[in-house]
Amino acid sequence: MERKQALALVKEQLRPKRYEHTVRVTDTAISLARHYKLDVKKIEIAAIFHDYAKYRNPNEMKRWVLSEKLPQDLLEYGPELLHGPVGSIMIEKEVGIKDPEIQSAIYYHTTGKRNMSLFDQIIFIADYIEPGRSFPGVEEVRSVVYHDINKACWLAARNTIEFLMEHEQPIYPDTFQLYNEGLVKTGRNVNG
Ligand code: DGI
Ligand code: FE
Ligand code: FE
Repeated sequence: MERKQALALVKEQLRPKRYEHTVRVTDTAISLARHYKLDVKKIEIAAIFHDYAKYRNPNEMKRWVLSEKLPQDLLEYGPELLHGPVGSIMIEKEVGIKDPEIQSAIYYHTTGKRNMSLFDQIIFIADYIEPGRSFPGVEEVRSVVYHDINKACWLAARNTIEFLMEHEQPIYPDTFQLYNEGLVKTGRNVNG
């Protein structure tokens, strides 16, 4: 699918601010894909569709979790967590994008997980560092992402966990697993 057609399809699904975020995530992901020598056209499609389900009705998303037999614990962490997993299935059913690499990256773009592929990591971190983001700590992530994407993902997980704890929000186990794995990958936990 061409960029223009893909953008037109997501534009119908998103509010203007989210659409602008999507374009920035896409440009960020393309730049990372070039640097890390991944398929740029494929990353582009994953980035364009990463928030496809963001504004779907939470009850509709819950029904997809039930009917598609997604992990049922997703329902225990608030509706924000559903748009990735549900979106990865919706793009197949509604848009005809059936590609395990693209669908995996969309599935895990909010929580991350341990053992992410480089493709997963690029979508996860592009969403976190796109130029419109101003989270505390995002500058450090931007400064390491082109030479150590494992560290960048670990920092993003750590910052997200801190943010969620600060706001007394539940934290999905995949995010903890990404954090714990990152301790080992970045040489912080010698027992890992
Ligand atoms: O969709 P975006 O806003 O571009 O970004 P995103 O997909 O990373 O979603 C961010 C939201 O998801 C934000 O409100 C925090 C929430 N979130 C991220 N990780 C977790 C989480 N919420 C819960 N409850 N648990 C998590 O582990
Ligand atoms: Fe998202
Ligand atoms: Fe996003």
